[in-house]
Amino acid sequence: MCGKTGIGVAVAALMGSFASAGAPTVDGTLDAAYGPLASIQGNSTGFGDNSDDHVGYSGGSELDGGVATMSNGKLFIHLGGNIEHNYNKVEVFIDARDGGQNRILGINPDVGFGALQRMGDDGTGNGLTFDAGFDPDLYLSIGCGDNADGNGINSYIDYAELRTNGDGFGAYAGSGSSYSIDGTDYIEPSTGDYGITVAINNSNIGGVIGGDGSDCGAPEDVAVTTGIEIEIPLYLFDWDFEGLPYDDVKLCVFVNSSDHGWVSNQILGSLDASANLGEPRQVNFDNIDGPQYFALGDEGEPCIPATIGACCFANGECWEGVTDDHCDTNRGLWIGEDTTCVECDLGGGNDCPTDIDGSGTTDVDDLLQVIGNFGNVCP
Ligand SMILES: [Ca+2]
Ligand SMILES: [Ca+2]
Ligand SMILES: [Ca+2]
Ligand SMILES: [Ca+2]
Repeated sequence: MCGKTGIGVAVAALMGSFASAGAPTVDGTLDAAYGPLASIQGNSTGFGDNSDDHVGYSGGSELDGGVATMSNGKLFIHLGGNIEHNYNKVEVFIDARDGGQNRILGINPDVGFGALQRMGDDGTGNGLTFDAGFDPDLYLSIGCGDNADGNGINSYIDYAELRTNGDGFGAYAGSGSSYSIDGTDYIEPSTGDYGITVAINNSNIGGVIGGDGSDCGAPEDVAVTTGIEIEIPLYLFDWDFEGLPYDDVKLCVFVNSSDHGWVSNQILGSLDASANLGEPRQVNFDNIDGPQYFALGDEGEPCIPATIGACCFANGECWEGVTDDHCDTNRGLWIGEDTTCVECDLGGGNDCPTDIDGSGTTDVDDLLQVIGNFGNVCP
């Protein structure tokens, strides 16, 4: 590790042209220094829509938008959204140099409890495959769980090199925390041995909704400004001390289950109206429309929010803010755009239950119906 200091000088010189933009602050909140979003989510989340605005706790995971920039020899990444505090993972793959692994090999370092082994080739030639032209060189995994103090979460970061023929270096890269005490929020970015820093602000309750249809992570071009923010020293890519140009940096980011074994539908670049992808070794982004990666300097495509309304169920339950498709899948009755649960009317569940004949008033005709049926045993 001691030889890396020399490379830092070359990197610093290169990065001079970006210095005027300023460096983002790694606190989980989007900075102006990033510029416009490079990638915007276009798919509802199959990993739960968060409704808890706590800075640490989150009841779901989504990636509403992504953007990255370089400054002072570091790569900064902001991912708008939130990650459930159940150790589900945000998997970050970065292509920043020649070589790398277009398909995750079976001979990578064991980090994050077998992360790359779970996603990579199991010996049969499978393994998660990226779009053609995306050959990541570095992997980062981020998860979080309850901090046991009852006031927030601790985060855990792992990283690994993805050398062309495998067998790179990898290690646990530190821990941070996000919590709230007496109404004051605290976000402590991770610290570790490799200069990688991650901050999580899980307070987002906007962005995409739950489901597997089309949606928009930045409706009317307004980005979700809180989420996961990452700082990575560029020298971590330069394991042969070559003085790399870093002139074509691309990222693929997705949410995965806690054991790295079930890929969600939250990918940046986005899928289009897809369910969760599932088994990672079978995922091949090259067979899915559009690029499942984005580059520094890209500008995300504007997107259209899902049409949402109330979903009424025969048992009297109701969900608000869901799509027609999602309601239908769950055997509910979707009652139209921007409707709310008070509008559910499923016969027995109407808001005037004593108006038995539905005439609009409770009157003697209703009473006669009751008397006529007096003594009936209902199932
Ligand atoms: Ca920030
Ligand atoms: Ca590469
Ligand atoms: Ca959301
Ligand atoms: Ca693709």
